[in-house]
Amino acid sequence: IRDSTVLVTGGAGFIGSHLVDALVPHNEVRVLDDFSTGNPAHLPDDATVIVGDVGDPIALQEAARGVDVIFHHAAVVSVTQSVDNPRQSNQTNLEAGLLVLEQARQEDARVVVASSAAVYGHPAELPVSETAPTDPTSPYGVQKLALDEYARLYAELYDLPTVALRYFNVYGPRQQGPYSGVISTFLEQARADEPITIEGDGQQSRDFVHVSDVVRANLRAAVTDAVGEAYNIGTGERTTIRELAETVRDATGSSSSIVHREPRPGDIRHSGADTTKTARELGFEARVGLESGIRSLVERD
Ligand code: UD2
Repeated sequence: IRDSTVLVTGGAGFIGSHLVDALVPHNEVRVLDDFSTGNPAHLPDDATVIVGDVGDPIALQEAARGVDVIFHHAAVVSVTQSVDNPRQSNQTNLEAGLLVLEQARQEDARVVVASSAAVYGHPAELPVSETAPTDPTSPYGVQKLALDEYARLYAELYDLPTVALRYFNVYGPRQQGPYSGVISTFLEQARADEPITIEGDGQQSRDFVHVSDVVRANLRAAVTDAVGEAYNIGTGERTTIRELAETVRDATGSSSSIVHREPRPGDIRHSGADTTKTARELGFEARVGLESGIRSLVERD
């Protein structure tokens, strides 16, 4: 998109900051972030930063004034944290999301919401399509599902152009911290020549999608006519955690051993996106394969 005024909530976070980088050259970009997990160092100088909680109506109103598009990426991303404190994550992931939709209604702005494969829980069939039954297994998943449904409803009831993107396992530069994904954990272990720790037998699988593809999906969502819909954002390829561990070890040339420890309680066994609808209606397909994505991560530093 070009020549637009846009707001990225959670714009200092992992996915948000990459999106801001892509938007800044051709748009007026605002970021609303409370820096609870986001990193100010990831923000380009050209973005206007409003420091605040997305659930604070005053901060949100200021940030959203006159915008054409809101990319809503502010969230409590830790599933564990949502289990430990469901009401706190509900406040950020659902209540604040609803506030964003309301603010968009005021401004007549398009909204792209960050939804999640967590809405499916243990998928009944693979690959999982958008019409599959939703059955979240965590407060995080329930909150993302409700937000995803609200986005659809706002399109239906108020004619607001909304799009929900159901991210599968996103990875890439800047993913770090205690709740980051398995790829960043394995890379860190491999670089330190420490054991790479597989939880369980390693035969569980995931659909790993590079953050640059997720950014491209957001840019498509900002212009698509096919609004009021949810789209799977994945590659359509599944990789086992065992294969991942070996790929990371090979790519880093590490001497790490690969060890197994107890499986994660409630872990999803297999997760993979059916990308048919996304390709057909959103006009988006992932480009970065897992091996080249990992190689580029290794080459970065
Ligand atoms: C992803 C999302 C989460 C939610 C969920 C929905 C990430 C980071 N998280 O959780 O937000 O949407 O999907 O189902 O994308 N593992 C190891 N060793 C480690 C770390 C992880 O073996 O050191 C395994 C883990 O047990 C799991 C797999 O790797 O089987 C992926 O774990 P994850 O935490 O990266 O992501 P996931 O799929 O639990």
